[in-house]
Amino acid sequence: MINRVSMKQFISVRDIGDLKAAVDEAMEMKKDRFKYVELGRNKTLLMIFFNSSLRTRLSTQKAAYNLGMNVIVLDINQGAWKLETERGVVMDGDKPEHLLEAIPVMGCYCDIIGVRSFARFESRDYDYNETILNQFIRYSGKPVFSMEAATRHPLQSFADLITIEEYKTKPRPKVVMTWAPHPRPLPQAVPNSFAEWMNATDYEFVITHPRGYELDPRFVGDAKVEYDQMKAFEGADFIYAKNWAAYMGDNYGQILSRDRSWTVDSRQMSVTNNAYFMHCLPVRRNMIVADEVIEGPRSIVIPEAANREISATVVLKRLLEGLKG
Ligand code: AN0
Ligand code: CP
Repeated sequence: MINRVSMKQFISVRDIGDLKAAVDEAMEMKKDRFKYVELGRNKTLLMIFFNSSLRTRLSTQKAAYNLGMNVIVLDINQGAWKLETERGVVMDGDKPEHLLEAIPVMGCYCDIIGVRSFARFESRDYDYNETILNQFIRYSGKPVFSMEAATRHPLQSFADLITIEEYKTKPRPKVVMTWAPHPRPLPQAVPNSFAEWMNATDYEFVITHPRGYELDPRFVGDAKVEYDQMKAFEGADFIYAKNWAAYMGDNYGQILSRDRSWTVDSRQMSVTNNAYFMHCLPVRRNMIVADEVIEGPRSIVIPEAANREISATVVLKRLLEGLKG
């Protein structure tokens, strides 16, 4: 018997509660994703995008339809008024509206709000305080969930966990998260979040990256950090590749290495335990991963993306259940 959990928000692993119960619920959902189609009747999901998306947009919208919800999607940068986000600014520039009016207005038209707002890399404090997401939580009056915020991407991490649970062949697989090169600086949200979720399991979890790419210790937790990528890969059951820009010190948001020897190819994969290859996508081929690996029989990037619908359906279901309480 599954102990059902309702939620008031979903911004980190803490909000999901017991991971085993969440995975069990996901597996049950996968068998019949329309089981709760009555739950969301006449409820409206508002999805707010400050940044681009393919998977999150489609899978979350699909999840809402699975639950019978209505959906409104707003791209802040396409059609909405440009928003000022700082308080105290004399608004004589190009931004006609302030987030502090826009958020409560958005809250008037929906029951649940999803927000995508990436790190801006202008200030580490601004990003790591989750300034935008917290304003939605504080001023919308509605349950808020993250569709990737400045420091975390929990819908992705939940889908990653479901995927590992489906493919693992031993109770405690060795999961290795590796940095890989990328031409543009990317946020730490995906690796932070993946680390946070992996640390909440009993898996063997190893992080490998060049020196200087250390993540926030609050996310690294007790994970093993190994600077030698080949050594980290030895005996791995899952390889999780991702680029991120530097977190530490004055290098915040900077690219410190473009070393393509870190690109995951068959050389690294050969020392693993025939590992599955994972990436949240979008992925730049032959920067992050070689064609032969992402196209190979051990690549599970597509089932991983498919599980985004399942993680979003479970999360929205729990948020809908939370509306009642
Ligand atoms: C984003 C990131 O790295 O956070 C989204 C990943 C889901 N990726 C890019 O901007 C390419
Ligand atoms: N993985 C993921 O969140 O993809 P999108 O940026 O396309 O939503």
